[in-house]
Amino acid sequence: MSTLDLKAYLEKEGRAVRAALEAAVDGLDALLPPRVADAVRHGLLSGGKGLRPVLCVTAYRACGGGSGDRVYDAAAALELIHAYSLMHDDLPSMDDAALRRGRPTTHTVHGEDVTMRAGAAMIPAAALQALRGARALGCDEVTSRRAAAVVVEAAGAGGMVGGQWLDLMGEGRSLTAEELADLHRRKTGALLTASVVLGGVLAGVEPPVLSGLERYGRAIGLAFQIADDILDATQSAGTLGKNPSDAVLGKSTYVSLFGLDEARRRAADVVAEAHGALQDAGVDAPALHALADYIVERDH
Ligand code: GRG
Repeated sequence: MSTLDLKAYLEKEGRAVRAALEAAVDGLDALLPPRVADAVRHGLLSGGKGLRPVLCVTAYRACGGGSGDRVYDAAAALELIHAYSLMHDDLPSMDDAALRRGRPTTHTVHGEDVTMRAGAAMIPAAALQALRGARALGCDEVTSRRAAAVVVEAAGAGGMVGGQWLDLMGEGRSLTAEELADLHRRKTGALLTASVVLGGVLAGVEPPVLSGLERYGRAIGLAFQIADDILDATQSAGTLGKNPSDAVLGKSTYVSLFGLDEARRRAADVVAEAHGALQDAGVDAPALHALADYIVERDH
C-alpha cells in the first residue's frame, strides 16, 4: 500500500521512544526505592516494539502536529501502561509466565512483591506523563487533561483492566464470538485505539478526524489480536519470546473458535477497514497505512 521503509521507520521511532522512556524512569528514581525502580526499568526497557507510542507520534504528525521531538514524552504514557500490564499479566496469580520478549519476566528477576509495586507505581505515573507531556507540547489545560483522560480511560475497567478480567474469567471454557470480540476490544483494542486518538487530541484535530482515527484504532486493535492468536498457534515460545501459550492456559482465541484460515481472512478484513477509516477521514498518512499492514504481517 505504501513505499515507506517501515523497518527503518520503526527503528528510528523506536530509538526516540526509548529515549523518552528512559527519561520517564529517570524521573521516577527520586520517588521510588531503588529495587522498585529497577523493576520498572526491567519491564519498560526490555525490548518491546514500542508500537503504541509510535502509533501516537505517527497520528500526531499525520494530523499536522509538527515534527518536533516533544511529542514522545506524552506518547511514553502509553508504554508505561502497556509495560505495567505485561508485568502484572505475567505474575503467578495471572498467566504465571517465565518468559517475555525473550527474557525472564520481571517478577522472576525482581520478585513478585516488588513487581506488583513497580506496576502499581506506573499507572499514576502514566497519567502524569500524558498530562505533563501535553502541557510541554503547548496544549491548553483542557486538552492536556483530556490527553491524560484518554490514557486512563483506556487503561481502566471499561478498557484494558476490564478486558483482562474477562480473559481470566474465560479461562477453561469456550467463549462465544461476541464475548471474544468484547474481551479483545477492551483488553488489547482500547489502548491501541487510545494511542492514535491521543495523537489526534495532542494535534488538536476536529471531531470528524478524531472519529476516523478512533475507527482506525479499533480496526487495528482487532487485527492485532487476531494476528497475536495466529502467531500464538503457529510459532514456538522461542520465536515469540514468551510463554505459556493460549492453549496451555485454556484460552479461547480466534484460531480455536474459527480455525486458521478464517482467522486470517478476518484479520485481512479488519486491516482493510483500517485503511478505509483513514481514507474516509481524509487522513493522508502512509506510515499509518503501513503500520496497519505491519500489525498482521509481523512475526512476533
Ligand atoms: C487486575 C484484572 C486486572 C488487570 C490488570 C494485567 C492487566 C491489568 C492487563 C493485561 C492486559 C494485557 C496483557 C493485554 C495484552 C496486550 C498484548 C497483546 C501485548 C503484546 O503487545 P506487543 O506485541 O508487545 O505490542 P511488546 O512486547 O512488543 O511490547
